[in-house]
Amino acid sequence: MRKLVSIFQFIFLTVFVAGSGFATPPGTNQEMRERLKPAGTLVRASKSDEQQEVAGQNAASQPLPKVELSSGSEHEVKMLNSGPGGTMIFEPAVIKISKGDTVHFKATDLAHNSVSINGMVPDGAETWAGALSEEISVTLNTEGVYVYQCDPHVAMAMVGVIQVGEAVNMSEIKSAADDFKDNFALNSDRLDRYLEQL
Ligand SMILES: [Cu+2]
Repeated sequence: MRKLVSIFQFIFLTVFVAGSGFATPPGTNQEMRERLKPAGTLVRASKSDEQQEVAGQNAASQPLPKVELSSGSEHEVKMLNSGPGGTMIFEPAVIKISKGDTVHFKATDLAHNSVSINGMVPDGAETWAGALSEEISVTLNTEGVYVYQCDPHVAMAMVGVIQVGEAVNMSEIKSAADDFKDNFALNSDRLDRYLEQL
């Protein structure tokens, strides 16, 4: 019996030692550490990055509040490098005004302009094209939705929306917006998000 146990012990030790020998990856521990290093350091995002991403997704999935009619007959839209809604942006990017009101585009930051987009204004409506870095004022007498852009930053979706009176041309604007989005390299959902607020 004692002999049997010692045989088992012998077999066990042989298998264990040999097995652990085979299980050791080739090379020194130092080499192994070197191989494992990239996996250990490359892909881990910090917790705050992950949380921000989740927060962003949540924000994107929630319906945005509707924009209220702006009071008064004169309204200001700033042209900004950076604002609460993002970079290269009109502020406010969505406004609702009354027929005959005037919008002043302010050159708060330089190298921006405001230009109405062909096919994205009501039928027969006024169009405008501001010069770079200059203020332009437009008086809008035709009811409907207007979409305008900043020429140098249209690829970053620097666009804005004005609703004058009722949104009588909303379905045309939405289908034109679907095509127009091809111009956006960044912020590709911005215009959709703006139109949702009307
Ligand atoms: Cu711009």
